[in-house]
Formats: sequence, structure tokens, C-alpha cells
Amino acid sequence: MDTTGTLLMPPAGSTIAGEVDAIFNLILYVSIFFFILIVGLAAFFVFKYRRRGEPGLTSGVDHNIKLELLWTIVPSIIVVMFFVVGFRLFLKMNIVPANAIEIKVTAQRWMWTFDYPDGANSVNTMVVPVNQPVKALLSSTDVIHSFFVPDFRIKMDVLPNRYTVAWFEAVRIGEYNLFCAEYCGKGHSEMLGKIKVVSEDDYKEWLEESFKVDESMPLEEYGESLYRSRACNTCHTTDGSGSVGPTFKGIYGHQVILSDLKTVTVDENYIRESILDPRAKVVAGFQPVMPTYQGRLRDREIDALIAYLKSLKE
Ligand code: HEC
Ligand SMILES: [Cu+2]
Repeated sequence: MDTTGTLLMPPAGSTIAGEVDAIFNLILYVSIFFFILIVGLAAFFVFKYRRRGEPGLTSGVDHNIKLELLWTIVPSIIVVMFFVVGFRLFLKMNIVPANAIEIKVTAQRWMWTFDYPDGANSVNTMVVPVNQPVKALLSSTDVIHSFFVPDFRIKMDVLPNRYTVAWFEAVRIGEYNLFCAEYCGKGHSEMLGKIKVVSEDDYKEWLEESFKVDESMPLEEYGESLYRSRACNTCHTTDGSGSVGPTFKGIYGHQVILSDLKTVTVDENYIRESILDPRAKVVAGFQPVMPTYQGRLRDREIDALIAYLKSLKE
């Protein structure tokens, strides 16, 4: 397997990537060949038949059947060939192997959430086993995003109110970039994820671990890890500086002014409500862009986040 990559693309990292590259290169080189041929001939004839002195007699030749047949049939065969190889790969990229592991991928401004078959989940890092087909079942909670993994040569729109599917089989252990390839607002360029390809055993172990850690960690510490793993940090800081959302520094016990100019004191219930139903009370001066975590955080996780916010004193 070629692992050097090209000027345009990183090394092929999935079973279909090599074929995508082959077809891309085929079309690219055939196009370059004809570009040079046609533009070269056009330039040559412009020069050869340029006007010289007084106009003479015009040539009586108006067409050439053989030449016209040649330049109609040859390109037709070439484009039909492109269609056939392209369509075969298109089918391959769209028909998900029956033994694929299904992982639910949820896009929202501006993060990715992954839900695995047996209840584990992760944010912004998708963990998958190597040499195993993986079906990503995609949907969005807000606007259109796009699931793009250059190493795997897959890109698929992620829509609200509709499911789309992308599948891949990674061929090498490693970490690959996941981009959102559809402009989705202010944080679009930071909507970065990773696809972590691990061995079959490591994958199983990871699934088990992901349940264990949170039961044993102290709440405050667990909350801090959730603050990062649940991507709260993409919109909230803990050092007092402003971001998309208000800073968490010293927030607990503070009075906040809401957009309807009422005042509330930040306590456990307010934090809980802010996480589960962010639009119920919107802080004055901020856009109501926080996604709801309803159904996405367990009670212990919410408790942990509350404990963590409490610990961020001024
Ligand atoms: C996409 C950006 C975004 C993400 C991600 C996000 N928030 Fe928010 N959050 C906001 C914005 C904007 C506000 C202010 C507007 C509002 O109240 O809805 C806010 C408000 C809050 C408030 C009320 C703050 C105050 O000063 O009264 C809390 C608490 C909160 N978020 C907690 C969280 C937690 C916990 C997470 C992670 C689990 C999180 N947020 C993830 C954008 C975000
Ligand atoms: Cu996006």
C-alpha cells in the first residue's frame, strides 16, 4: 500500500481510497492529454493560417467525414468508459457490507458525537477497529454539515431530519482527520474531529473502558474531563475570557441577567436546565446557539459538570 500521499491527498487509508485515486488520476491525465492536444492544435492552426498579405481564394474543403467520425467516436468511448468505472466504484461506495459495525454520528454546531452499538459514546473522536467495515449513520441536530475524511476519500452530507450513510474500512492503525466540509456558521473551521483506528482488541477494550472510568472518578475531576470531551470548551472558557458562550469562571452563585432582563442566581437547577434546555433562559448578550444535551448526558454526567462548574471560583 502506498503511504506517501500525493500533492492533493494524504496516503490512501481505506479499502476504496486506492480506487478513488486511480479513477481521479485516470480522468485527470486523460483531460491533460486532450487539453494539450486541442489547445496545442488550435494555437498551431491560428499561427499556420494567419492572415498574410492580401486575401487569396478561400479553400473549398468544408468537412472531412473520417476526421469527424474519429473525433466523435473516440471521445464517446472514453467518456462511456469513465462512466462505467465511475459507476462501479459509486455502487461500491454506497452499498454497505452486511457485516459493518454501525456507529451513529451526530453533527451539531460545532462538534461530532459518536454512539456505538452497545451504548458507549464519544465526542469528536471516533474510535473504530482496523480492517472492519464501519457504517456511519449520519444526522444533524441543526444545520447541514458534511462528514469528510480525506484519508478515506469519503465525504457525505449530514442533514437535519434525514439520515445519510457513509461507510469505510480503514486499512491502517492511526489517527485521521475528520472535517466538516459544509459551512455551518461561526465555529465551522473548528469543527474538527479525529478518526482513531485501533486494533480489534484495543477497540473492544476501549468500549469497556469508556464505561468504567466515569464510575470511579471523583465528580469534579470527571466533570472537568466531560467539559473537554463533551466539547463545552468549544464555546465556554474557564479563565474568564469571552467566547461563543459566557465563561464558566466564577459562574456558580453569581447573578446573571437574562435576555428578558430578569435576573437569576446560578445554582444547581439553573445549570441543569441550561444544559438540558438551553433556550429556556438565555443569557443577555449571547445568541441562543447552545445545543441541547437532552438525552445525551446521563445524570451522573450532569452532576459531574455541576460539581466542576462549582469548583471554578473566581
Ligand atoms: C455551541 C456552543 C456551546 C456549547 C458546545 C455549549 N454551550 Fe453552554 N452556552 C452557550 C451559549 C451561547 C450560552 C449563552 C446563551 C444561553 O444561555 O443559551 C450558553 C450558556 C450556558 C450556561 C448558562 C451560563 C450563564 O452564564 O448563565 C451554562 C451553565 C452552560 N452553557 C453549560 C454548558 C455545558 C455544561 C456545556 C457542555 C456540556 C455547554 N454549555 C456547551 C453555548 C454553548
Ligand atoms: Cu459543520
